[in-house]
Order: sequence, then C-alpha cells, then structure tokens
Amino acid sequence: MEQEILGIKESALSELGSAQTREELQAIRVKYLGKKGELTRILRGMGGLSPELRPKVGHLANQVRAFIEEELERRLLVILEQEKQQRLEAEAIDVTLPGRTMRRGHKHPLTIVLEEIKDIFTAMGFDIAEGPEVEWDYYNFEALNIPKGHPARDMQDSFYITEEILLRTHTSPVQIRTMERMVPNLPVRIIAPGKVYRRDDDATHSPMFHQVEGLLVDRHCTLGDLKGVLLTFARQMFGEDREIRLRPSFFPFTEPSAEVDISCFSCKGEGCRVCSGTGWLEILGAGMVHPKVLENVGYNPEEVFGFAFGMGVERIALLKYGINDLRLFFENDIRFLRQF
Ligand code: 2U9
Repeated sequence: MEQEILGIKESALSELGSAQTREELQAIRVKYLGKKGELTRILRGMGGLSPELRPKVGHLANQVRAFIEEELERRLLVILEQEKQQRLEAEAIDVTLPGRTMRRGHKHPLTIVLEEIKDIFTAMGFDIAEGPEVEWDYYNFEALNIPKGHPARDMQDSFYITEEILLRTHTSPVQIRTMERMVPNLPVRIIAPGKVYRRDDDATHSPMFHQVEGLLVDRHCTLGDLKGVLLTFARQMFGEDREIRLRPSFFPFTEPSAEVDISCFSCKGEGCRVCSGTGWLEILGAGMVHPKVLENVGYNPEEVFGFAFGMGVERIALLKYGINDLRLFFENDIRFLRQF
C-alpha cells in the first residue's frame, strides 16, 4: 500500500508538471483528492489494515495529500503568472509605431467668405449689427415700404409663424431696428450679416441662406458714395482689376435702385462660360434708401440721405469658388468641405 501511495505521488507530480491551465489543475485535484479520488480511496480503504500498519500508512497518505495540495498551489501561481504575461503581450503598446494623425478641422467655406466680407466693410468703417431671425411683420415688411398685399408677403414666399410674425426674409429689419435706436444720431454706418429664410429650394436657392446688407445714413450721402464703397468691395473680394456697373432696377425700400455687376474675373470682361458670354456677373443689389423708409424710423428725408445694398453670401461664395450647386454648402459632405 505504501508503494501505491508513492506511485500516486509520482504520477500526480508528473501530471502537475505538464498542466497548462487552471482547468487542467482542477481536473488533477479531482482525480487525486476529490471524493472519488485515488488518494481518498486509499484513505477510506485503511479500515482493512492491521492496527500496527494503520498509523504509518495514514501518516504517509496525509503527507502525500499535503504535498499534492502544495504542488497544486505552486503550479497555480505559475499558471496565473503565465496568463498575466500573455495578456500583457496581447495588449502591448508598440511605442515605435507611428501615431495616428488627427485631421485638423477648418472653417466652413461660407464662414470664410462671410468673414472676408465683414473684414472688407469694417475696414471701411462699418459696424456689424445683428438682430432676431424671428421677426415682426412690421420690421420685415411694413417699415421697409412693402405694404400689405405686396407679393413678397405671400405665404408662398415666406415662413409665417403667426399672421404678424415670420422668419425674416432679409436682414433689412436689423437696419430698421438700428436706425430706430440711433435717431437722430448720424451717421448710421452698419452691415447686417445673418441667416434669412424664404420658400425657395433648388440648385441656386435654399430655404435658409445668408445675407450681408449694408446701410449708410448721413446728411451728405450720394449714389457716388455708394458706388465708391461697392467698387472697393468688388476689388478687394474679386481682384484689384475689377470694374462695376449699375443697372436700373426696382426695390420697394430704395429709390433709385440698381443691380450691381462686376466685370468677370474669369475672362476680364471678354465673355466666357462663367459670365454666360456677357463679361459681367451680377453680385448684389443696391440703391438710395427710400424717403418713406427714413421717415418710418423718424429721420427727416428732406435733410438726411442714405444708401443701402444687399448681397447673398452663398452667391458670392459660388462665384468665388466656381461652384454650381449651392446645396453643396449644406450637405456637409466632408469630401466637398475639405477642399477649402
Ligand atoms: C434698409 C433700407 C434699404 C437693402 C438692399 C438689395 C438692394 C438687394 C438682394 C441681394 C441678393 C437680396 O440676397 S438677395 O436675394 N438684395 O438687391 N438689398 S438694396 O436695402 C435696404 C436695407 C435696409 C433700411
């Protein structure tokens, strides 16, 4: 029996030596020390031994049991250490790998153009004025000499919140509000940049777009001053060799009114695809502020004169970058935006 116990010790020891996982260790524990394990079987069978042999064999069996338990514990520590090493190797950080470069963001093309426009006019002494995008019908239409029944007020053209409140269709109400605040102080010299809303949606119209409108009101102020300001703008924005021309037009809030063209920057006025062969590109509208508008805010139109102009930022950006569909500005396709 002693030989058998020593044999169990030997085979347990050799199995432990080759065990690689915690599961294998557990199987060994069950095989030798479990309820039906080999050593347990021997301890149970000791009843058949003579009283002289029993303590000796019992002592040996207990020694072997303790020995196997110790070896199991020792082997477990080795396996745990191996597992830890494997985990560390799997998660290892290779400090020699090149870093992942972070792509740097940049301004949206409309922001770039808007900031350029603002810079040009603030350099000429204009202040920047802002106002609400949800506006009273009075500020958006009535004060601007656009009476009830005017086609611009049609539900088809504007987004109405109530009968008296709508999304502003231009930034002109900002100029009305500014003049109301300033009267009788002069000069008023502001640009009003911002979002405006109209019921339009195609390749060259978006229901939301950006305008910059300008207004100068003073005691001495002529169409010549307007032309000088717009020529300065056209040259700084589209090149020093630009010319401008004014064509008669109509707006309810200016009189006289004009559409303003710049000489084509692509063909220098010769006529090409960009300017449809005309040599000119329409970039804004302008005029002398209508006497009714000056009167509405409390100036005396006999003593005070003003000029105003308005442009669509998207249109300026389309021309400047040679883009043919304004919806590209709002789709936020990174492949498009990345190019600016
Ligand atoms: C006040 C008085 C007059 C602003 C003006 C235009 C002409 C004009 C269009 C350009 C393209 C609108 O975005 S667009 O569709 N604007 O042609 N705007 S004069 O006149 C004003 C503004 C405020 C108190």
